[in-house]
Amino acid sequence: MSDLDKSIDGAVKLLGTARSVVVSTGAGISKESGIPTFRDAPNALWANYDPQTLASPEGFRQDPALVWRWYEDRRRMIGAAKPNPGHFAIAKLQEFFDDFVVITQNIDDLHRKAGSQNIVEVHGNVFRYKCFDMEHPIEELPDDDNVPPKCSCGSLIRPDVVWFGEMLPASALERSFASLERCDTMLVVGTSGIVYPAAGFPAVAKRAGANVIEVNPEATPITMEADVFLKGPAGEVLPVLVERFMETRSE
Ligand code: BV8
Repeated sequence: MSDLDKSIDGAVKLLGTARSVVVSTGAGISKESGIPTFRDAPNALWANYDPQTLASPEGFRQDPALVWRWYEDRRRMIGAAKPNPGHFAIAKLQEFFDDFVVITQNIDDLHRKAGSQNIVEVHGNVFRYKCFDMEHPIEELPDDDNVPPKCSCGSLIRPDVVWFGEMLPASALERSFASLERCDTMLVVGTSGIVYPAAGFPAVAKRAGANVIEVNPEATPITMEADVFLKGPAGEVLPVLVERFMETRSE
């Protein structure tokens, strides 16, 4: 039996005694849907730009049209992407627990498309818009040639996502901390564990006494806190984990 097999059996055991589960995901779970992670070299078009600058209010103020076009480009790519077996495995696992929350740093809406419920989007959603100055929600983009388009209040429209240097939505933080402080098992999937406050979520769960299972092809700062480390791509590891877990439920 390989090390990964042994670790998956260890994770199945932890899920077998779980009552309250939090799954926390980052860009890695969408990699197998064809969406590059932040660590990946950006496609040639954006190779000369730093995502941390583009994904910031300063970057938007400096060149609103450039940032708008970056998000339009990403929105088109994300819109064409489909959930992968990793997203579907999490949606399937949710069926076995009354208390199961998915906290995602991703803005790609793929957990919802895969059928997950109880999703907390801590960094927003690339398919939602608001205006920059007043945060007016924008249901329908105006049909004008402005790049970026303008809100009826005159402010520029931006994607409703959390940029670097911006606070996370209070409601998303409250829901995240409430679920982390009551969970007994946390699955951390496809995140480099670098961007805060999301990078601190596993430590909150650990302090609350939870077991932490990490899924990632590489070790991260979270790995040393994890009780089980499943070294591999989410799209391959999660379906095996959920299948083995379901076998224990049918015995
Ligand atoms: C905040 C939405 C309070 C937008 C994102 C100095 C000045 C200002 C702020 C700071 C500062 N120093 C620190 C900060 C705080 C800052 C921060 O943490 N910076 C880091 C860089 C040190 N955080 C913030 O600014 C946050 N707000 O703190 O407010 C505040 C306010 C003012 C001043 C101080 C504090 C807001 C952060 C949110 C930014 N928005 N996204 C958009 O998407 O366009 S962040 C974005 O990057 C993602 O959402 C995600 O959070 C992060 C990328 O991380 P990952 O998701 O982990 O992806 P990554 O590419 O890094 O890693 C992929 C992983 O997948 C890897 O581990 C890889 O091995 C793995 N993988 C690859 N393939 C697979 C796989 N895993 C599984 N399966 C596979 N197949």
